[in-house]
Amino acid sequence: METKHVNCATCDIACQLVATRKDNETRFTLNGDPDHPLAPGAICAKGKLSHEIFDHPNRITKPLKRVGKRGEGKWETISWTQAMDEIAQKLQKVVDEHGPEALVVTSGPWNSSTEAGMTRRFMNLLGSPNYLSPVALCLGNTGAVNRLTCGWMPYPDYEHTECIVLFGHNPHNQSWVMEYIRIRLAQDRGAKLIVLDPRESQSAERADIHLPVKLGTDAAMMLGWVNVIISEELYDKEFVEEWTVGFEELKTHVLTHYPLATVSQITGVDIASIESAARMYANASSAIIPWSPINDQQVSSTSAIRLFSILRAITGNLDAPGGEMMMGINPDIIAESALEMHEYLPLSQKKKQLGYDEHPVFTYKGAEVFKEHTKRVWGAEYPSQVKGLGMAVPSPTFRAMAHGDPYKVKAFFAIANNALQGYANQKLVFDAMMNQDLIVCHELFITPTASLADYVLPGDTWLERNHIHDGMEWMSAMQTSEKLYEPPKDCKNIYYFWKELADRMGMEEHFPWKDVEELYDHRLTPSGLSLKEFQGKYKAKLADFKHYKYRETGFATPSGKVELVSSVLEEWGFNPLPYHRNAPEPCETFPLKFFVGIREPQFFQSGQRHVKALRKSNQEPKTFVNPADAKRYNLTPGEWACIESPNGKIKMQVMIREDIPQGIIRIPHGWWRPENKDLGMWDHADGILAPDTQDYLDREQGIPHLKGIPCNITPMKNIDDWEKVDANA
Ligand SMILES: Nc1nc2c(c(=O)[nH]1)N[C@H]1C(S)=C(S)[C@@H](COP(=O)(O)OP(=O)(O)OC[C@H]3O[C@@H](n4cnc5c(=O)[nH]c(N)nc54)[C@H](O)[C@@H]3O)O[C@H]1N2
Ligand SMILES: Nc1nc2c(c(=O)[nH]1)N[C@H]1C(S)=C(S)[C@@H](COP(=O)(O)OP(=O)(O)OC[C@H]3O[C@@H](n4cnc5c(=O)[nH]c(N)nc54)[C@H](O)[C@@H]3O)O[C@H]1N2
Ligand code: SF4
Ligand SMILES: [Mo]
Repeated sequence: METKHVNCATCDIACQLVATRKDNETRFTLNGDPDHPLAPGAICAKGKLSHEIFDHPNRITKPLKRVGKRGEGKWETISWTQAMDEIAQKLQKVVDEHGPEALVVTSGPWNSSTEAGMTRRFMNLLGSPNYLSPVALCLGNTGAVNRLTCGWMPYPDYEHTECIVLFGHNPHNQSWVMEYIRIRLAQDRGAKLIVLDPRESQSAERADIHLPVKLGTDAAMMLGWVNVIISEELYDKEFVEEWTVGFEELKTHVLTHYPLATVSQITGVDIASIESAARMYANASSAIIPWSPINDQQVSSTSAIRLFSILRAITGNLDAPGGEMMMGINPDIIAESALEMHEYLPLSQKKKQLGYDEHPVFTYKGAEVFKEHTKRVWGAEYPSQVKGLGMAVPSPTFRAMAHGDPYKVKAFFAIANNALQGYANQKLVFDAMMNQDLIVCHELFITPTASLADYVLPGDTWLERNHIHDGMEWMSAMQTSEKLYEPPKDCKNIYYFWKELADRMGMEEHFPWKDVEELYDHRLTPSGLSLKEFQGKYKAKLADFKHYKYRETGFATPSGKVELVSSVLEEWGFNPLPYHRNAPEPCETFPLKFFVGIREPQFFQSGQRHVKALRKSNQEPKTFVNPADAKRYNLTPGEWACIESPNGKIKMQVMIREDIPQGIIRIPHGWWRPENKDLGMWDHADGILAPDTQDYLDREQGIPHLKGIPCNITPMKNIDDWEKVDANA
């Protein structure tokens, strides 16, 4: 029997698995690690069925070059050498004609532990600031926004907390199992659970208090909590006095603009329930509000994320046992951000970043403001928590790609990211891609995005590489992963791609590591171990941790304190106090609201739709509709319906569900159909419906609202009962 330790990268929660193989077997069997220090036994069906996902006939195993028209689906197989020679030459031409900022790269970081900072390193050496990532709609933007308030994104202490608050967040045994287990263990020890969700989710069912908030009103709810906590003097007076700025202003603001009657009217929750939840949270001896993507995808996102930290701070939970820990950068490994060479990119290029002035929070403009403070407290000028540092803003970037305004962008690389479906306004992303001279994808499958590429390069999978999950400068844990198999045929990792390109473009001295193992040997120098030695010694290594570090260093903000009123937002001309903003309301044409969400057990984001074993229990995309609405709009369960928003239309199967409140419907994220000739790319994707006009963008970050968009729904006789969208029209 052979045993190895692997870290699952099919989703982004990084469960630690044990792989075993009997002598006569070719494949390993994967199980959760029963000895994991934080989440023993964590695994889901996607992790268990990894072989079905990756050993699939659809997997790309050779570099592909487009031979027909863009998107026509005609490819020839070429060698890596030919692919990289041609890509280097074409990229050089774009740079010569339009400048290095004419390259945009989008990278989905979860699956790319072999990226290891190399994407940004290449871009910074070339001179392009235009790095995009879907983490801008997830944890990456949260990291950047948290800096405004307390200089760092803290990590919840599930193991010691007495109270957990989930804003919409709903981990379960097929969604982020590691976090689910840690929450369940905390509840088993007696921790209280408060869940805010318009519907009764699995988390809500287990909660001590469930507040059924209206869609997109989380910031208003938190302003209500702040009101209760201040009015009833439930806050930590010593901490507020010594370690915050702007308390009196915040107090006047919430008492004047967010009395509980107003909060109740905005959120739809009665005053007594708001009060009891705020009291339960504030009176707990320790409490956590784990980050939630629900608040990363709203028009009031910046305020909502800031309010998480404001609540943590005024209740004395920041960097306190059982509260939210500020872990800093892992001391055992060179951080990805330290390899990214941000200091090399001149300020004049940084300022060209798309979205820099319009929506500055997570752009280089934000990074530049904080660099002296993060250096002082965390020892690094450009730390990148969950890769959220110095990103371009998606909508201005796609507009520049499509329309050449404010300047032309002519090359687009998508690295482990189905970008066409991973942002708002899919039509704009499509137009942006159709206006490129060069599109390169590093992928495992022909996704809708890859189908539009000039070159598709075959990636390896996490089963086929040695790597380490390093906690992403947020959680100071390292988890090891040993290679189980050689990658098939010509499949190569992301480091290989960047090195080959760098070698051809005069940057070879900056990519000296022969392969990703050598790169990890280098990254592990602080630990004194090589990659092999580290893997032999540790499965999961938690770094030593000290609470209340701010007492020695202060916080990494301009004032050195927690900024309840943000000096940086004020300097940039935004409201320095947190606020609630309404997204557009339903109207006669669009009488309902939809939200994107409720993650599906079978799939991670837009992935795995090709896997029969997973797809069979979720064959088609489903909208969830309340029984009363189903009656009102003549919808039959199992039949198809057309959902239309101000931005476009899609089709979904109807599922009638009591847990969905009347007036709202649910749209799942990321649907397409590998089995269709056109991949079904214009039929089901939430990005077709989601608008990206200013009304639907968070002001400070420019990320799209996905939690409450006006729409209508009409029954369809069958799935083909609509005019095909002509994307080129
Ligand atoms: N419209 C819309 N956009 C969203 C969201 C939404 O709900 N709606 N959700 C947001 C959120 S929360 C997140 S976290 C992000 C997720 O963004 P991503 O994680 O980028 O998700 P996808 O693009 O769906 O899937 C990743 C792609 O990487 C490929 N892949 C997987 N493993 C590897 C690998 O090892 N190597 C290579 N080269 N490729 C690999 C898969 O085949 C897949 O096509 O999207 C965000 N964007
Ligand atoms: N199986 C599987 N698991 C996954 C993923 C996957 O694709 N598949 N993706 C992973 C990723 S990248 C992420 S970011 C997480 C996301 O995971 P979650 O944070 O759990 O997100 P969802 O499941 O979309 O929605 C959770 C709840 O939010 C509620 N909700 C919707 N709108 C609002 C609102 O405006 N306010 C409030 N308070 N609640 C609202 C919904 O009713 C739903 O019950 O899941 C991770 N886990
Ligand atoms: S929840 Fe599932 S897919 Fe995600 S890391 Fe764990 S086993 Fe892998
Ligand atoms: Mo996410």
